[in-house]
Parts: sequence; structure tokens; C-alpha cells
Amino acid sequence: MSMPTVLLSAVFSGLVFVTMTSNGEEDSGNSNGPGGSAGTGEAGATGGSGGGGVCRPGEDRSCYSAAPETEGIGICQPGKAFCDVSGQWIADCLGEITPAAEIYSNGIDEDCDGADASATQALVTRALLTRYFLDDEPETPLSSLRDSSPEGTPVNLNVVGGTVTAAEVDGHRGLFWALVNSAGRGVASVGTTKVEDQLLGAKQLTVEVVLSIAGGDVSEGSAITSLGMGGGFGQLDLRFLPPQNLRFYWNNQLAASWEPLVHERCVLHVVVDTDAPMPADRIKLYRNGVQVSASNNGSPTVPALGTTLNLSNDPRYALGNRSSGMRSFQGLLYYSAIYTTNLSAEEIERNASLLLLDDDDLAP
Ligand SMILES: [Ca+2]
Ligand SMILES: [Ca+2]
Ligand SMILES: [Ca+2]
Repeated sequence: MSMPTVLLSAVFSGLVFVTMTSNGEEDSGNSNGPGGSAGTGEAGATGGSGGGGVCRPGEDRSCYSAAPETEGIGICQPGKAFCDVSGQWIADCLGEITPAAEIYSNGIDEDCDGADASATQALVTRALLTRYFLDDEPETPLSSLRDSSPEGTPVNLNVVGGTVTAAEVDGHRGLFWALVNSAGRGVASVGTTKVEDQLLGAKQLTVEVVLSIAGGDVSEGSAITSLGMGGGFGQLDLRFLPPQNLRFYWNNQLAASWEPLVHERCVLHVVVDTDAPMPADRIKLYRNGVQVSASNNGSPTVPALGTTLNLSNDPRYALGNRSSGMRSFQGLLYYSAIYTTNLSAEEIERNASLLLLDDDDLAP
């Protein structure tokens, strides 16, 4: 927008008597431009359209109706507002582009916060304990699995056993086990770490994994994630038995069983709340954000009300296997996390939809 200062003085007639000319000289109020005269209340150079006008009909100016800090960032752009015949700015801001919902990992900043975002950046972080994206470069040697949780000292896991490799399938990266009952795992002692510190005595937690399983051990099952002291079934152990039985152990006891489809890449949430009054609500499974009904396979025993997690005596945490021995499944583990709370159904649905899009933390 540009208006001669003399015209401005006419537009705001009655308010501006002394102004500056374009060459910077002080100008007196009696040298207004053509068509306007200070103090008469008329609406400027084109004049004659009635009193009270604040702009010149047909004139335009830049406008932006969203948060000012987003203007000019990402897709966001100002528009134009026009002056109507009565000398008033019309409310519409034509052509402006204001923030929209971010579309993840497309290189475009739709919500105008300065950057594109990946789906994984939008995951719930409330009460997050550990988070492993497992997005190592395929065909490069694995040595450790990085804990990306921003809270506490990271608990990185050591890759041992030789039978697990980094892989990428359909654009999603993860760990691949070619054989059932092999020794490959990511594992670490978690005594004195945040894992023991925050899970010892826990009554609420959520295990979140993305995986696809082709086969598993037929007798004891194959461990997907396991927290334990080496022997038995572990204190917190999610296992797979073919053809499609998932079993969850709590304090070394089979506590829940389900039969969801896991042969194709899917998001699983095991949600524990031993304070839930109804036994059926104490351990729940969600597949892709939808709760799965319980099975009696293996004759599970629901934990008693208020049971706490026992983690004494040097617990070890493992992905894709028990913490010792040979209990791998055949398939892919794309992502694994633990929260120290029972996530809500809404949080689970949100994370499931995000993780189905993307389970890696690669730069968008
Ligand atoms: Ca985007
Ligand atoms: Ca953005
Ligand atoms: Ca991944």
C-alpha cells in the first residue's frame, strides 16, 4: 500500500493537521490534496461518498487473520483487503493462507511453525520412559539401540547374538530376525537406571510396539519385549506363540492372552492398571488403536487388585528376545516404547495412527 501523505491527512481529516510531505518538509494543514479539506469530515481524494469513510474506495491493503508470528512462514501468506464504496475496509482478507494441519514428512510446513514434521514427532510423550525407533541404516552392523526418550539418562541397548539385522520394509525401518529361537537381541542391565527406578513397584504402565511376526516358538513362545532377571518368563514379558497367540506375563505369571492378527505390520499397546476395580480392565491389548478381546489361551490369571511390579535383583531389559537364552521370533520389530502410565484410549488411538504412518525418527 502506498498513499501520499497529503492524501492520508485528508482521509483522517479533522485528526491530522500537521503532517510531512513526501520530501520531508513540514506541511501545514491548509495545503491538503485535491478533493479533501481538513476538518470537513469528507472522505478523501475521490470524495463525495459520504461521511465516516476510513479508506479510499477500491484501495487495497495487506491483511492476515492468523497469529502474526506465522505470517510469511511455511505456506502462510498475507492476503489483500479492499476498500468498499462507502470507504470502509471489507472484512474478507482475500487470498490469505493461514495455518493448516501438518501433513507429515512431505517437506512442507503446513502449520507454519517453521518446519515440516514427522509423524513420530507428534507422538504422546506423557510419562514416556523408553522409546526405541530402531531406524538404523539397513545392511550396516548393529551395535546399540538408541533410547530416544527425552526424559532421564537414556537406556541404550547392546545388540548381541548375531542373528538380528537392521532392515527396511515398505519404507519402515526395524530389526529383523530370520529365524525362530535364535539368540539375537538388544539387551541391557537396567538396575540403577530410570527403568528400574520408575517401574519398580509400578501398578500402571503401557508397552507400545510396532511389529510384524511370521513365526514363533511353539512351546514357550517368543519374547517381543522382556524385562526380567534372566530365568522364567520375566517380570514384564510380551510373547508370541503361533499361529496368533499373544501372551503377557506380569511378575513371572501368565496374566493375559489375546489372539490378534500380527502377521502384517501393526501397532500393539499393552496397557496395565492393577488399580482397575474390574479384573478385565487391569491388562488390556489394543491393535492399531482398537481394543482386542481377551482369550483363555494358556489359562491366564489376572493380577490381584493393586499388585505391584517386582523388579528386585538386577533386572535386564531385552527387545526381540528374552534377556538370555534363545527366544527370538521370526519377523520384524519396528519400534518399542514403555510409558509409566496407563495411556488413555484416545492417546492410544492417536499414537497408533501416527505409528502406522511412520515408526522412524529420520529427518523429514
Ligand atoms: Ca508437512
Ligand atoms: Ca510445521
Ligand atoms: Ca522404526
